[in-house]
Amino acid sequence: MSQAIFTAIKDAIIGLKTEETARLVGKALDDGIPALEIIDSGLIKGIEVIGERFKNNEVFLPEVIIAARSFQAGFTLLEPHLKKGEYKAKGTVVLGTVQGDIHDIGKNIVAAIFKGNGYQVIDAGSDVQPERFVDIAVAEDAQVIGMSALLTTTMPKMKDTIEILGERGMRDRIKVIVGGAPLNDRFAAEIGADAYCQDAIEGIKAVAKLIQGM
Ligand code: B1M
Repeated sequence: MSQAIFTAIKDAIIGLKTEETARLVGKALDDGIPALEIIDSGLIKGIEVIGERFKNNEVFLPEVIIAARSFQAGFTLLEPHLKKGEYKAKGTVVLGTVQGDIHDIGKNIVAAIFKGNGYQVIDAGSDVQPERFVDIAVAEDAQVIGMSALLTTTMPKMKDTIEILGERGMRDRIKVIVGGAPLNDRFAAEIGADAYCQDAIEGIKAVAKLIQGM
């Protein structure tokens, strides 16, 4: 039953139908489907197909932009429904997409889910310079910096941020989590991050554990 609406949402994104995406997401919510399931099984599946087609030169940038807009139209409706989950913990997390990178869909999902789980989220936005991550974290007395990167060319900015934390003597006091499609555990270990998170739920678990250990 739910599968049919997930497929319809996925197809609406692929078909670049922004209003239809929003309508279907609204219907899925009315049917009582949890927001996170609608994101994971509908919206993300659609944007993944667009990404694959973009890679294969089957669609071009304007189509990707409209698909991202459709994703956002659905996500806006879902955001207030991302309820508190199992992993409740208090803490402040600075979140952002690294310098040179404007992909913010994943980061916005992570921010919404962190908020829904009782964290104070300082959203630094996208294209965030390494120094800025550190400045905000210090000013806000945050326990965690969370960085997102979608481009292989911008991933090194994560290491720069960690180095600045070290230079300012803050590395022990501020934990670092990283995420984004091109990353993996090995990269996170190489740059000295405290955790790589494949998705927002892994992010919540990692932050809860890191804050507990402080
Ligand atoms: Co771009 N783009 N894009 N793009 N884009 C990718 C990333 C790409 C893989 C497409 C492809 O070739 N198949 C490719 C990167 C190739 C590479 O680096 N190896 C690419 C490219 C090349 C580009 C441009 C350079 C294109 C150009 O201009 N020629 C350009 C770069 C602009 C820039 O940033 N400077 C560009 C532009 C754009 C748009 C603006 C059109 C748009 C972004 C709109 C926006 O974000 N507001 C866009 C989009 C939409 C994509 C794809 C299609 C989708 C990305 C996405 O939102 N995924 C993408 C292809 C793909 O990834 N399959 C692609 C859905 C999102 C929910 O997933 O962000 O991975 P994701 O987040 C997940 C997890 O990774 C994780 O949790 C999230 C939820 O599960 N996660 C974290 C993410 N961050 C986390 C942080 C955490 C924890 C978990 O803790 C801190």
